[in-house]
Amino acid sequence: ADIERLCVHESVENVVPTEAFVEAFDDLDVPAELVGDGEGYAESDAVVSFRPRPEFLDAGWVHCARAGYDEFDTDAYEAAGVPLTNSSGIHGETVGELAVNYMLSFARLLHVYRDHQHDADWYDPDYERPFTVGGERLCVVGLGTLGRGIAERADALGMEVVGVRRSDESVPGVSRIYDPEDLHEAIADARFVAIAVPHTPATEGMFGAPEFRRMRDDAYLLNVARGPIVNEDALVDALDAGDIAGAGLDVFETEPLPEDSPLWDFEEVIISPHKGSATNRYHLDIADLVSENVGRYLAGEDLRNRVA
Ligand code: NDP
Ligand code: 7N6
Repeated sequence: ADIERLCVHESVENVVPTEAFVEAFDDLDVPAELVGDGEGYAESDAVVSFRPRPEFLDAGWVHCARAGYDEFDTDAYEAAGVPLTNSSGIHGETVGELAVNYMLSFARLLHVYRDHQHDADWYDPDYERPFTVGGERLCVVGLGTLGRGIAERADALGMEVVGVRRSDESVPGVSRIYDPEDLHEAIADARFVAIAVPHTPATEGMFGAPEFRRMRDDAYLLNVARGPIVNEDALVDALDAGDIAGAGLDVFETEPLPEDSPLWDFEEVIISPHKGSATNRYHLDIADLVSENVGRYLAGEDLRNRVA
């Protein structure tokens, strides 16, 4: 099949500078152009987009600029016979580093010192409070690109890493893999629990009151995947009740996180505004993936990361 246009939908502005992103396709034989809503598509068009649009189903191939394609209707793509690909595979380092950031901060209280810095306060915490992450147990729920990126880095810090996934294939740095049915056993002894699964019917609400009760009361929850995997009201209750010690959160049920959310006010909650993947070369990482697939598409080969 041929591609006459690589259409970059303007919704990619949510994550990358559009101009630099379009320019990243300069070396391709296929012309890339920025398109907005109201554009019509033909089978000779390939589309890269952050958000779904019904008219994309008229194109020849659609690429979701995110790893999480939960907003895209995969059934509709299958029914229309239009391949859909996603951006999994490029976030191990970026999101892995964010997760390590949360853990080191909770352990060594950087977030607390920063809060006190605003008042020029030379703060002296309880002697018992700071700890090192080395030797602490981390449970990574979901061992794909994100989960492996987190596990590898935690292992390098001397942490004891276990994980949860449906298949039992071994993962470097992960000493034991639990089935999702044994989630409670997997999280019970962990000082940190990191969520790195996609948002699906099976993972929605995977973390609620029973899981927070099961976790150690000095444990921290990290969610770098999708908001709805955690029941946010139950999380607030668990933090209030001291069922867990704190949370590092990049994703939320509603984004942007509403101003009146109680989550803003906990000292032991670190909030990043869905920036797990945000770096100055994110546009290049996504463009590399898309360019590889343009080559495959033109050569009639299977597309990488095909999800429908
Ligand atoms: P992958 O597909 O590479 O990995 C997903 C992992 O989850 C696999 O190991 C899979 O293993 C496991 N999994 C799937 N379903 C279940 C389940 N029901 N129970 C337990 N494990 C399960 O995806 P990525 O790592 O690339 O991304 C994961 C998610 O993270 C994305 O879907 C997206 O929502 C989010 N994300 C967030 C970012 C951010 O900016 N904060 C950036 C990138 C991604 P198995 O099949 O063996 O179960
Ligand atoms: C969005 C970052 C993904 O799924 O959510 C991430 O790849 C993208 C701000």
